[in-house]
Amino acid sequence: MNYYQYGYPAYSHYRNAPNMAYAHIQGGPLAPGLKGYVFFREVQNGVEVFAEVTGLPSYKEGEGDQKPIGPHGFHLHEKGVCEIGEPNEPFTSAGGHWNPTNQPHGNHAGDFPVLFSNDGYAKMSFFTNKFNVKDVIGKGVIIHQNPDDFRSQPSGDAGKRLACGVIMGYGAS
Ligand SMILES: [Cu+2]
Repeated sequence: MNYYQYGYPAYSHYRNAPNMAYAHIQGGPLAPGLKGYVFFREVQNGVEVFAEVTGLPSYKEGEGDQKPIGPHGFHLHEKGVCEIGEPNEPFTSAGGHWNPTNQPHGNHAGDFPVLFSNDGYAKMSFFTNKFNVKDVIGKGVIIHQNPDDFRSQPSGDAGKRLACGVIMGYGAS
């Protein structure tokens, strides 16, 4: 099954928005087939974020102190640097959570809803008023192996970093 359809029609209104940014998401050694996009476009009073990825790992129930695999923690991180680094602990290059207003985790500007996999495919859009499009250009997007509990500090206990993307401006002023 191939649900992956970024481009048309779902993306057309993002691509044509005057103030938008996007990140191309690429999986690291823990999820080499993971890829996709995240788009950010200015809407009234905030930003609409649209994500579409394929190649997420299969869901695995948590057992004992093993956390479940999926749904996947999804955040903006402070550095737009996607170097694999240590293959067993990839993408530490992206730094910690982007947290410009010094909030607890759960209310960071870049705390996103978790990504739900459907046989590896996820598509989601949501609204946030916690940043403007231009604020996030140059930041990193990270998809984690485990769910975000939106409580553990400083990063929701979301586990290893499966994929990373750098947010690029695209017509953003
Ligand atoms: Cu994160």
